[in-house]
Amino acid sequence: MAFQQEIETKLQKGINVSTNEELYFALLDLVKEKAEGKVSNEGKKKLYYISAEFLIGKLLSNNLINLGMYDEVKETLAKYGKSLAEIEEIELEPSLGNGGLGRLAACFIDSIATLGLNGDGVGLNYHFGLFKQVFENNLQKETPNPWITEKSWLTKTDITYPVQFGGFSVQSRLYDIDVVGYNNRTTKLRLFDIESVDESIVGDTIDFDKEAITKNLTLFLYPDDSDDKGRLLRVYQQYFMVSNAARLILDEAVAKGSNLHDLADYATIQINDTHPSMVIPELIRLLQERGILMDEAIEIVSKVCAYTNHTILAEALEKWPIYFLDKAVPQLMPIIRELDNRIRGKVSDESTYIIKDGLVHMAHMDIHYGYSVNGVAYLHTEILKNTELHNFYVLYPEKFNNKTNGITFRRWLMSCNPELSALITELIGDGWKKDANELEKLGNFVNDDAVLDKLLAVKHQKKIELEEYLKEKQGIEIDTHSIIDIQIKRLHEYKRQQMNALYVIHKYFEIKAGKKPGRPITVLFGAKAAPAYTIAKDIIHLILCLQQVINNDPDVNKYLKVVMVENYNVTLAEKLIPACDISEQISLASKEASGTSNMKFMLNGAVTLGTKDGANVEIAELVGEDNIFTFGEDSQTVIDRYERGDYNSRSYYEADADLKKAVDFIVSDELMAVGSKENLERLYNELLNKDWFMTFPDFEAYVEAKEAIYKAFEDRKAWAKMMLVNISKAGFFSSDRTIDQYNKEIWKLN
Ligand code: 26Q
Repeated sequence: MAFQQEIETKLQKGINVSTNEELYFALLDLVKEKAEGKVSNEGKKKLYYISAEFLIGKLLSNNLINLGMYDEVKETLAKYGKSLAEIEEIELEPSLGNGGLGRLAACFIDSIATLGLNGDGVGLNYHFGLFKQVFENNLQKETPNPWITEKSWLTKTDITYPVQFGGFSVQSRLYDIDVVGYNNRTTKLRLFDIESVDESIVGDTIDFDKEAITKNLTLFLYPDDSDDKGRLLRVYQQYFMVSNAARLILDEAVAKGSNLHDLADYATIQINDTHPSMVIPELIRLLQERGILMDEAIEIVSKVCAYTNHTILAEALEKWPIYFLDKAVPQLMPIIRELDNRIRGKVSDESTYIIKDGLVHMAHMDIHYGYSVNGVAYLHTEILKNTELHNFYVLYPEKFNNKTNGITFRRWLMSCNPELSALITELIGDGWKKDANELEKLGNFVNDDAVLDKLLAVKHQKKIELEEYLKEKQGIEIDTHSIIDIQIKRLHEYKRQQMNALYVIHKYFEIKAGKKPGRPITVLFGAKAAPAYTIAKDIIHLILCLQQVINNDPDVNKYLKVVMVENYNVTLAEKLIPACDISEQISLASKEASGTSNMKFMLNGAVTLGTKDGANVEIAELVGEDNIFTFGEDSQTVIDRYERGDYNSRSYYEADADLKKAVDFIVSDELMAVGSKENLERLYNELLNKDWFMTFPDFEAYVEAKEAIYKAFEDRKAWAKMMLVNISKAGFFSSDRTIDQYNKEIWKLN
């Protein structure tokens, strides 16, 4: 049946007389039916990608693309005066993740479906995604972020399990979301909820009764900080997630003929960071319940579980106090003690023990009792092997491997930038949609002026779209002829948004002194700070104050604008990335495990300004030093300085007049007039007395690199060439490649 007929049957009326809301829900219904009709991936062995986060973003457009219906739907709607873009506005974004790790999981399930692999994502059905960010008085405020409407992408299943905690139990319920691949295949995202969940305990804020576990367990995604009240709740969430996952896995294996002794032939589990680590003792417990002895249960689980590390920040490695686990999940503690004792019996290196000083080190359990340990970019994995996890690498060199992250080109090119997709297809055909390496063919056009002009025209078109969107949604005005310089990612000191802000101050002074840039510059930020992360919130405050001062200064605002978008999320990323000229990837070398927005920007023809950190290293290798702007100290220099412990930020401040002037501006009268003394002074003191992520040593090199890249932008032809080279080399960063490697080297499905 043609689309028009199908949708009008659902609507029971014509497209032209339907509201956008009616159209959205009719499309939702239709897409769900189509997805259900697709072939599911099958095979004896199945992958379970367990993750506390799946930052899937809006699903309508993506599903239409993957179902091959996008163009027909868009055109049919347009014929009746309806805009797919406006209909999409009705959809609420499921922000079921914090940032990179959650978005990676979402890209991975897209690729698992597309490659036709037998694998599901397993996680939690949070009723409220990551908080909604609101700016008030130049400060971040957090409000609840609901996404589940009466009709939604969720499908209720019959699967339910009782889950026992210390002193009480809850009943679970599984909800599925069909994940459509770009290949007629589907897989599932399986999200567990509690039957007794109670949304009414949530008011206008994100504060709620943290102790009412039977009501609140699945209400909120935990933000990536450690505000102590919520930490115990997070343990309950994690156990609930993995206990359900483990039962699902055992039930599905048995249904396919497993006798459980052979579980590893039927199931493999990817543990996405340490958040699902309790699946190891839980599976052992369940296998014992089903009659398998401890020795064998441990052996089985060790052949099933593989662990991905996403961070080298010590404070982000989960260590739970024993008394937390004793309270929440007492049935696991004896097993964890047994696992620890076995290590103590055979390994002399105490640094690798699981239980130390009353804390359970989740990563240690994963490494001892998993069959694979992987980092998420080449440099990251090397640092894990040589530094952070060196003592484990010595014990198990064969377990360690790298899987450089990737992104799905369906969402991050085809869906968010149809104009660029069309240009690429016009030039090299559409083979790249299935085999991203074909983008290399674009290399044939680097000296073709007509192609370079078209590329610049697409970029300009996306800037116009962004300008319209920001004006309508946030009342923000940007200049589409300016250089668009973007840093979008979670707010964290190691990502160094504060260094970018210091540059903005520096530029402001230059312009004030009469040194005006030839072309206006728009420095754009988007970032949420964890609600309890004080300094991160102070950095947001600084940026918002700068925005107010600079954008209202008539001497400056013609040349320089600062924009901080509100409530940065996947939906905004899809608008910002295609319009970007300069991709800011300026983390302190050694600290960003990989980064994935760097890949999205490159794919959309932005040029990277970055440190030699995470996947930036691999981008530089692929595009060559002429097509990227790198600066700053390398990871070894940074690691050595931490080792020596002799970093003194004040000495850099005293030695560099430009830096001093920029830092002092944080507590100037101009900023104090629009900002809060407490926040600005705290940030100033933090930088001067600590600067733990070493912005000062890199400041001068950063300023130089910024000037160089702004200058390079002026040679439009040379710039367009750089854009094209970046796009042509982005194929490596397709998550289809990443998932193919996970499968061939870790999971071994099929
Ligand atoms: C831990 C304990 C308690 C509460 C929350 C957490 C928590 C939550 C989320 C810890 C970490 C996260 C998220 C981490 C994350 O997003 N890491 C990013 O992963 C990306 C995908 O591999 C990388 O590209 C980024 O470099 C890395 O920062």
